[in-house]
Amino acid sequence: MTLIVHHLGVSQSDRVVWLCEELGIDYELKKYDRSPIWAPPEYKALHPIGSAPVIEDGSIKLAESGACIEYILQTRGNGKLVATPGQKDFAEYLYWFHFANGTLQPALLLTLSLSRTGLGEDNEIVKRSEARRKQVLGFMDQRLSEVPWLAGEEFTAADIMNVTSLTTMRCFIKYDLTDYPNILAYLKRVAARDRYRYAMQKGDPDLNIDELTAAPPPPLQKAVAAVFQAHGR
Ligand SMILES: N[C@@H](CCC(=O)N[C@@H](CS)C(=O)NCC(=O)O)C(=O)O
Repeated sequence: MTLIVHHLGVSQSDRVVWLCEELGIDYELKKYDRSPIWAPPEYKALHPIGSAPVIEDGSIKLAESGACIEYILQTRGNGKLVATPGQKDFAEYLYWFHFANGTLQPALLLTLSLSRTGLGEDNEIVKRSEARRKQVLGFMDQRLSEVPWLAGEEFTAADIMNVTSLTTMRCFIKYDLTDYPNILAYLKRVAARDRYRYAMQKGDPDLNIDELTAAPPPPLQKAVAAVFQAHGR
């Protein structure tokens, strides 16, 4: 049964495309453009939750990136890109895998939401959100000063879960990485991976992964930039 990956351009579903490429498995990629910012109606129709990613495997249709990634790892991964009980990095692997959608992405989304409210830098909630984002990125930077990959010495699915928040999501959430040299060095290691480059070329060819720089704007997709400009954002 061929796995179908429904990929929404410039979205967290790049995690799934990247995983499939790292595993070297057969899959069919279906690409959708944003319309203009959100997922188009045909994407929304795929699953009641209406957000990317969505995968299909025969009669199974699954959303939520963490679930999609685990599903693919368990059904087609052959033990690759994971750490298992008894292995040295098991606990760190679990922690960083879940850190992506449990801690990092919520901290960034709060920054994004507050930036649209018009509340100033002096606002207490804005200050708290800023402090939280710095704490979360600082912690990640500290981790990456100790090990090359989030789970430890080996590249794993925990990296695939987290990277999109540091790359693709920066098209929407503008934050600076100057204070996080270890994250920047990590992104260079990521961008040097052939399978990552290939996946991004296939899924989001307009994203310039060679410009994963500290300062915003980050690798901004031209089409998305134009839409944001048109909406005065
Ligand atoms: N926690 C969910 C978040 C899914 C999500 O919000 N996806 C965004 C893309 S980054 C989306 O589909 N946005 C377009 C829309 O909601 O129309 C996951 O990891 O799958």
